[in-house]
Amino acid sequence: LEKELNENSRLKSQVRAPSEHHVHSVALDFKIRDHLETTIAPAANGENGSWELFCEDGEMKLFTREVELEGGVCVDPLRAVHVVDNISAKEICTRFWDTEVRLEWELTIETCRVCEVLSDRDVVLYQTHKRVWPAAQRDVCYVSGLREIRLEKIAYKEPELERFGELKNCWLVINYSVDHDGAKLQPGMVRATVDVAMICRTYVRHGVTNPTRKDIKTSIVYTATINPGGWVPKKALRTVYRREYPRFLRTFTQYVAKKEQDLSLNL
Ligand code: 16C
Repeated sequence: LEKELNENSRLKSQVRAPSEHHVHSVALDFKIRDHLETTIAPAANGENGSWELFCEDGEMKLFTREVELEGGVCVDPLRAVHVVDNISAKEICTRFWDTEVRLEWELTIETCRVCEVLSDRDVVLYQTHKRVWPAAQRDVCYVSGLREIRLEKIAYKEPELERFGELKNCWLVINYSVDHDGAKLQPGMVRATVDVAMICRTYVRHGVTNPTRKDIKTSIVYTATINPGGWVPKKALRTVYRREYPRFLRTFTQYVAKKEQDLSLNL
């Protein structure tokens, strides 16, 4: 028995903590749950009175609301919905999360650096954004997590897409601001904060068992709330957002479609 107990404790000491457990896991799980409960709820679909539809292009719709903190800092939330053919939730979210390809599609950033690898699906990133005159340049430091979400956790339906096909899977990326020792504020730079969610669901055409690209549709819900940090002229900020968010969603989805078109479907 003693030998067996010794062997057990030797084995136990070799068992490592799950790779996904780290200093931000609890907060990240909380954020994920929160976004799954609110961001994809039909009540949040942006079409009720308080949201303004400011850009519509085919299936892509972008909404915003004017929100100001005390002191006049503008933190207008952005909500975008889109449906794309031929590319999967996994393909979209993986490319959105992957820092190796960030500069290939992200047109607003100057630099992007990994501060810490927390697990095989969570990282802390630091990036600097292009300066927009007359505001000071902004940087941001955030946790970025990639997850596949079990379908039983998805409480909300998308009736139009369910007429096309069966919900196959759901992937998401959550980006939210944190402090990190490897991302100290540089002179002349102002720290912005972000809370971003990209939630994608793929549907496979009814009756198809071996889907190819033409048999899938993926819904995208993208939300972002940016606090620009210090002073920014509100009018200019709103003009930049209304230009940059549609440009991002268009450029990014076209980028993923182009990169994936000759690869086999990764559902
Ligand atoms: O979600 C997106 N990208 C992710 C990966 O990069 C990540 C990014 C979050 C954006 C953080 C932006 C923080 C800076 C805000 C500064 C605003 C100052 C503007 C002053 C105006 C007078 O989650 C896609 C992000 C889509 C782009 C959103 C709009 C951000 C505007 C950035 C300002 C630079 C514009 C440069 C124009 C060439």
